[in-house]
Amino acid sequence: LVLQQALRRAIELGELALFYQPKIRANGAAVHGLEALLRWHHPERGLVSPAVFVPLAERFGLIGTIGHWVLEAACAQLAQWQAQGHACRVAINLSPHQLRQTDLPERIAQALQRHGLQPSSLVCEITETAMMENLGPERGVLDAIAALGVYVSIDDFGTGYSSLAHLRNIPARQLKIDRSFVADLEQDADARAVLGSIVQLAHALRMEVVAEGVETAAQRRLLARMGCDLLQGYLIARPMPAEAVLPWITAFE
Ligand code: G
Ligand code: G
Ligand code: MN
Ligand code: NA
Repeated sequence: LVLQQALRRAIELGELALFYQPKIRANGAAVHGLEALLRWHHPERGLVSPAVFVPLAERFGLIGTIGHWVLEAACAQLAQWQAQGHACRVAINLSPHQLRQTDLPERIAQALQRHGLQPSSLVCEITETAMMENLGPERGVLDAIAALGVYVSIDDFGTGYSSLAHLRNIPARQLKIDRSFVADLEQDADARAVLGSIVQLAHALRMEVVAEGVETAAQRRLLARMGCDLLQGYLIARPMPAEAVLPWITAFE
């Protein structure tokens, strides 16, 4: 209950923040976009991970409010970076609960308009598992978000129980291969085989492929050779506060 009240007040008190982790082109040194990752600076507990408080927010019925805050903060930040001449894209993460909010597409459309953003400069990352629960209103929400021209991205791909055949029915333009495949890449020929097939299938379906969790230079080389379009992971950069992003881009490029 204490945590519930604290979470309720976190937005008003300015305790929520977005960190950003770059996605770079696999071939070359260009920054392609950034993933917004939510953080809660709790006054006593310190930095609380969204892996902990997003489930709580869902249980307490606060995920809607938090989701709106994330959308607004990410769009405002993206508009600022674009105004400073950086043609980047920003990705936000959406939980399965958020896909049940039928007003979400309208809210996204309004946020884009308010900040003068091209729909294709916003990416919505949704886990494979959440996408496959595509019964009822969720499916309509996903389609409506895609219809805005927003990039829909399948997060943590390979961890859910999706039939590959379903991929062609999902309105996604980007696929993020789960970091467990990336972690096993160097030692495990089977992981390489699976990853290679995912890349080919995604490309055949005109989807962009992101490898997440890239931690070593060997993984980076293998992933580039296997045709991944974008790379993300601690090797490239850890999630960082917004103010660190432009200096990082300048140093990187
Ligand atoms: O950044 P970190 O590894 O702590 O993220 C942990 C989990 O929280 C990840 O699964 C990530 O997708 C999720 N997450 C991060 N930011 C958000 C957000 O703004 N909204 C939702 N719903 N999930 C988020
Ligand atoms: O579920 P999602 O992919 O949105 O989760 C993103 C989370 O992955 C973030 O919390 C981020 O901190 C974490 N992350 C990002 N890069 C790496 C990495 O290279 N290795 C590991 N272990 N985690 C990472
Ligand atoms: Mn993600
Ligand atoms: Na992921």
